[in-house]
Amino acid sequence: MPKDILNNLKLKDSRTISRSISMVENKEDGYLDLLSTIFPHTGNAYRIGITGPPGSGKSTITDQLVKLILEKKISVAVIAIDPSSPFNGGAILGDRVRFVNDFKNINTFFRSMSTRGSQGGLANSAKLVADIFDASGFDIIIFETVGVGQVEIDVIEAADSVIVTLVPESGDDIQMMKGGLMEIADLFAINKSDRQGADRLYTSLNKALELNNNEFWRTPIVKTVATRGDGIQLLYDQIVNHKEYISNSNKRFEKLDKRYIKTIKFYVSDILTDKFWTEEIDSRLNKELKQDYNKRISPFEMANFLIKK
Ligand SMILES: Nc1nc2c(ncn2[C@@H]2O[C@H](COP(=O)(O)OP(=O)(O)O)[C@@H](O)[C@H]2O)c(=O)[nH]1
Ligand SMILES: [Mg+2]
Repeated sequence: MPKDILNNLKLKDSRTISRSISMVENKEDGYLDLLSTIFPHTGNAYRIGITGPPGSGKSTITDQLVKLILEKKISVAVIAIDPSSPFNGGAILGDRVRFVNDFKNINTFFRSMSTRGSQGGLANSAKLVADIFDASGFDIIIFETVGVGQVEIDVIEAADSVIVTLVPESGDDIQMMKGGLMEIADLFAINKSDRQGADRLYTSLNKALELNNNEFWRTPIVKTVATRGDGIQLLYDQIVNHKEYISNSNKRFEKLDKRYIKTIKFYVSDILTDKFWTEEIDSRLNKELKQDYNKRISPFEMANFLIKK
């Protein structure tokens, strides 16, 4: 029963959390009831997105942030998203296995997600998994993604604070700035600052950001050496600053509203699509497929025809 599940989630029972995640990912019977039951208990966790090119140190930064957050007696859940990975769930944990606990009242939880095993689309699933962590009472949720595709952008847009990681050897700085990362970043981390070129990147990034800054928020750039933990406290402090900024400026409510609307729109399409594809519709389509390509009704007319059927 969703109510029992909710109670166990609130105890941060790791088995219930895992079970609920699978239920949502696989759209098992009752998953929408579960999501509806937990909904009033969501919207409390602070959501941080970390994105950037592969190898720039996202995982290392995430691990360091988690360590720091736990020292502060704050609970944190991590959702690592990798659309290209063939693995899912606990398969790729490697040395991150230490995050996986088998107790009640755990204060950290690690989950990796890939396209496989995400029935409702990866970005949507990741957000629903975050809702499960949210209802379980985790204070902070970190989404870690490779910042390239639409899936990642969708996930990142749902975060309250977005950190973009760069490295000195990103080289062609201007190129990456055109890649849309400038617009989504609330904070930048120049990681691997132990390497040459960090200062140069800092200067050019700072210059480029002048256009982005508003009266109330100057996008901070933090130099980090994640492997040593250097700059992580500063990065965390800037996240806290950003949290204050969006809380005081109503932006947090705007973000919640956006998330709410987006979820409704997603499910309207989802429900209508599911209802629409009856056997009759399928067989009408299959009939058309038997015709030579150029003799077929155009896909646009076909869509209209099927909808009116
Ligand atoms: N020199 C140096 N290496 C780092 C630093 N941060 C991470 N690395 C290394 O860079 C590699 C990629 O890091 P990872 O966190 O897996 O990057 P991700 O692909 O963005 O998640 C690993 O071998 C890390 O040990 C850093 O600040 N300096
Ligand atoms: Mg990684």
